[in-house]
Amino acid sequence: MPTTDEKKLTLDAVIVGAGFAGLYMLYRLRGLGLSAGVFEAGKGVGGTWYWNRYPGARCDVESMDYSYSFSDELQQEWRWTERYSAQPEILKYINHVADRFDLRRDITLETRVTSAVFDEAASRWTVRTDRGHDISAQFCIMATGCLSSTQEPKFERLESFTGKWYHTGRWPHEGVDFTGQRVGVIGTGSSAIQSIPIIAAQAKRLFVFQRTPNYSVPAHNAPLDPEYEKIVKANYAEFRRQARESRVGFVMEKNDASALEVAPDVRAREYETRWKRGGLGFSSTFNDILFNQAANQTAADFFGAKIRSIVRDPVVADTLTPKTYPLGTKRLCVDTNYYATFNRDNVTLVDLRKTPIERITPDGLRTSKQDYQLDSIVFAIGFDAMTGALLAVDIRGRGGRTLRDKWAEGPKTYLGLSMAGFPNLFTITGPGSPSVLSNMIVSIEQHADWIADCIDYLRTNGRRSIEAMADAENEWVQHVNDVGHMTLYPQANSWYMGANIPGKPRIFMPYIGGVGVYRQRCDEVTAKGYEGFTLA
Ligand code: N01
Repeated sequence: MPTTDEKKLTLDAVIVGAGFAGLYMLYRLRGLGLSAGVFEAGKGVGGTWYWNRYPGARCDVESMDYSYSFSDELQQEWRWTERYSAQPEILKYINHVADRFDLRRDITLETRVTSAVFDEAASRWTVRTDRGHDISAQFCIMATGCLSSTQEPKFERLESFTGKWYHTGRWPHEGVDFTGQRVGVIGTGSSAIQSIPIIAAQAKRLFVFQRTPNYSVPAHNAPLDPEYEKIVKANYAEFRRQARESRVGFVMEKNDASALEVAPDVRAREYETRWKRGGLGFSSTFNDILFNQAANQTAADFFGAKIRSIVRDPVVADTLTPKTYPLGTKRLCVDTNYYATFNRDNVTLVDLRKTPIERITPDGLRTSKQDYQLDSIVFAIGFDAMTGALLAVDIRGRGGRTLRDKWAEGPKTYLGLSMAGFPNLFTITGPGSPSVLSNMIVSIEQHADWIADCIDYLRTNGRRSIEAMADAENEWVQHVNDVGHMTLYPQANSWYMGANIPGKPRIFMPYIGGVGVYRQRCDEVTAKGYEGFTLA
């Protein structure tokens, strides 16, 4: 891509976003000899790891899994320091990748893509940015991330607050020192659960405003065991193969037993073993936890007992115990000292179910019961997940139809990769693919590879465009929905269901059929000459 300030560009492909997905997509397209340009709103590469710098931000997929597999030299040479990597280390890794593969020269930073409009006559996309770029591209690839569009805090009188407020998903780069402060954290999802213990250790007082408690498993984070690293590196190809064929994009110890068929003491032992091991594998302790309410209840009961054993005040312990949705149907959280933090004298849990927030005040906030004096407020209220970042761009396909209109009743895609009416537009880890239910890097690499192979196929076969057929799309949407409804997931008011954003259609958005099964399906589609797509 030209490195001048030129704004009118003609490219083979525009890639929107310079996170893990955008970088690898660029690498692949370059390898095919295409001209491709990445446009990124942030001042640096890294996507989610660029923005989410809140205290304690850490990946809860293990480091040896959560990394690119496409370059053996890279995966052999890079050394992770911890079992679970912290945000600064992951960001350093992404920057290393950008440099190592000389990607920066095709990345335009601090530039937000505002619209992408399909020109039917030319069969090309016109992509515009907030810095005046006007780009004509044959392909438009959305690498915008599933959790990148933050949910804006819409609390009454927020503008009257005289202290400082922050969103975990847009944390200041210089960091925040809460020493001596009275801090309020609103929300108790993954971001809050990671940051609360650290803020509590720093602040004078911490008030945690909880609407819905979450299930959180200890991380048992530690320096990466050099023996484990050696074993994985000696067998990385096989390790990666197993991850690609697994259900969630990394190998979790499976147990084919039902929670209801084993004796109570065996069940308790299994849960205890998983708890001690820590991490996301807890929800696969038994094969029916995510499918059967009674089985799920046994896991929830174990959890309740754990919380009561850690948190000294029984009322606080009870408030922290989830009761309104099955375990695992909201994203399981992974923590370091989360529950124990509520034993600290300077930490108070406020149950918003009993005393909702009425409004923000100049010096804090007011619930239906009382005023809280706060110097800072941390909004850990999450994201407009999966669709938010895509709909933030004014995307118009055939006949000028907007994506917003097409998705008015919920996202509709074929394989989470493409959409009828939007030729040559691809979504990396789009709704309808395993995405957020998987190790994102495994899913990103699979999608970028599929897209690159598809573009290569089009070019070598003299085709100009590919477009999902409406029937294939409808069938896929139905399938995604059917499989989702075989599980307990739809019972929760989760961001998977779009339930965290007022007015968002209630649809289970990711594909839960499993990473390996899904990959097979995509490969079959390719093998059958892009079954379900029209090539022109
Ligand atoms: O956001 P969330 P997050 N008033 O949506 C509450 C990934 N992630 O940023 O449940 C009061 O989970 C809301 O309450 P409720 C991971 O996939 C990964 O924490 O809607 N409260 C909830 O408690 C994760 O799932 C990692 O009742 C309000 C919280 O805010 C996803 O990102 C780390 C409210 C939002 O929780 C999102 O996590 C961090 C309101 N008006 C994140 N609105 C790792 O890999 C919302 N809430 C470690």
